[in-house]
Amino acid sequence: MGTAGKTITCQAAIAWEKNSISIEEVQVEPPKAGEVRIKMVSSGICGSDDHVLKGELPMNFPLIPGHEGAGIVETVGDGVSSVKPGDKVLTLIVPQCRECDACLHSKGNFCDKQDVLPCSGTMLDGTCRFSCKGQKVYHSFRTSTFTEYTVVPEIAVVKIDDAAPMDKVCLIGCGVPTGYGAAVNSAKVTPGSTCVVFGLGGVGSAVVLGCKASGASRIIGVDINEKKFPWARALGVTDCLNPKKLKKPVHEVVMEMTGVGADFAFEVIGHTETMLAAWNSCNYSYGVCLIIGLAPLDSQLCLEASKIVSGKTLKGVCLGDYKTRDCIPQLVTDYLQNKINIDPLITHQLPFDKLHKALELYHTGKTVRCVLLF
Ligand code: PAD
Ligand code: ZN
Repeated sequence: MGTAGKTITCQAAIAWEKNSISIEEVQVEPPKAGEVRIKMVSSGICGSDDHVLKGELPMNFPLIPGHEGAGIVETVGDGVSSVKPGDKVLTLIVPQCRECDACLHSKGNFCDKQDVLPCSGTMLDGTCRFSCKGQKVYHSFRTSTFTEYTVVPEIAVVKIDDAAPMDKVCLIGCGVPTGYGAAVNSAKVTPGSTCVVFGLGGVGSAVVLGCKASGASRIIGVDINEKKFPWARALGVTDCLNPKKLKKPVHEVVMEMTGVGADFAFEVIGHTETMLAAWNSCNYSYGVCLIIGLAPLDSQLCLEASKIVSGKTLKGVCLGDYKTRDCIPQLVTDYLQNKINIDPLITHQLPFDKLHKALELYHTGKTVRCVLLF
C-alpha cells in the first residue's frame, strides 16, 4: 500500500540529446532530505524549455524537461516543513532559499540555489532522482515537469490555494509572474504610458496583461508571427507590428509612431537583435527597457556607449523580480479573485501522451501557451 519511501515507475518525457525527445518509462526515487516528490497535474510549455530542447543552454543530457508545473505533493523528505502530502503546489524555476545574498537582499530574487545559470541538471546534493533503462537521467532547472512524478527541492516548491484549478495555474509557476510581474512589479508601468512588447508568446502576452492592468494607454506588440496578433489584440495590444513587413528597422517605426519613443519596452524573445531594437525603441531620457528573453549563452549585447548618458534604463528581469515562495501564492489567489485573468493565455490543453503534437503546435507558432495534462 502506498508509494511512500518507494521508487515510482511512471511515464516521463526524456530529451536524449538536443532535438530528440520521447516518452519513456522512468524510475523516480523517493525524495531525500529537503526534497518533495510531486504527482504532476499540468505543465506549460515555456520558451525556456524550447531553449533546453534545442541545446541552447549548457545542460547535461539525457534530461526530463519542463519547469512550469502544477501538482499534488505525494511525499516529502526529512526536514520538509512548508508543504505536506496532498498539498496543491507549483514548481519554481527560481527557488527562494531565504539564506543567500539575493534572497536576503530586499531587491534580490535570483537565488544562489537556482539551476539556470550555470545549469548542473542535478538536485542540490549533486545527484539525480531519475533513471531510465538503468541510465541516470538529469533534471532541468531542478524542476522537470514533463513527467507523471518529479522530485524538487523544497525551496523550489510553493503551496497554493486549495481552490486553484490545477489544469491552468501551472502558468503562475513561470510565465505569468515573469511577464505580468515585469510590467507591474519591475517596470511599474504607469497609467497613460506607451509600452512596446517584443515577442507575443506566453510570457510576452503576460507582459501585455500587466501593461493593461497598469493603465498603459498604448501597447505596441511586435512579432514575426502574425498568428499571434488576434490573441494579442484581445489582451489589450493596440498596434501590431511585424518587423519582416516593415520598410525600416522596427525601432524607427516605433519612434515615428510615438514621436518620442516608448516609456517602457520589453524584450520577451531572447535574441540580441530584438534586445537592441527594444532598447532603441525607448525614450532617450526616461525610457525603461526590460530584458526578459534568455539570450544564447556567451552572446554579447553591444550598445552605443555615448547614448547611455541620456538617462534611459536597461534592466534584466527574472520571474518578475518576485521572491518566488513569498509572492507566487498571492498571484494564484489574485487569479481566483478575478484580479488577474490568465485564461486567455492558455490557447491549448493536451493530454501528456500528445506531447509531440503539443511541441509541434508550439514550434509552428500556433499557440500562446499550450498546457500538458497528466
Ligand atoms: P514563446 O516561444 O512562447 O514566445 C516567443 C515569441 O517571440 C513568439 O511569438 C515568436 O513568434 C516571437 N519571435 C521570435 N523571433 C522573433 C523576432 N526576431 N522578432 C519578433 N518576434 C519574434 O516563448 P515564451 O514567451 O515562453 O518565452 C520568451 C522568452 O522569455 C524566452 O527566451 C524564455 O527563455 C524567456 C523567459 N524568461 C524568464 C525570465 O524570468 N527572465 C522566464 C520565462 C521565460
Ligand atoms: Zn518558464
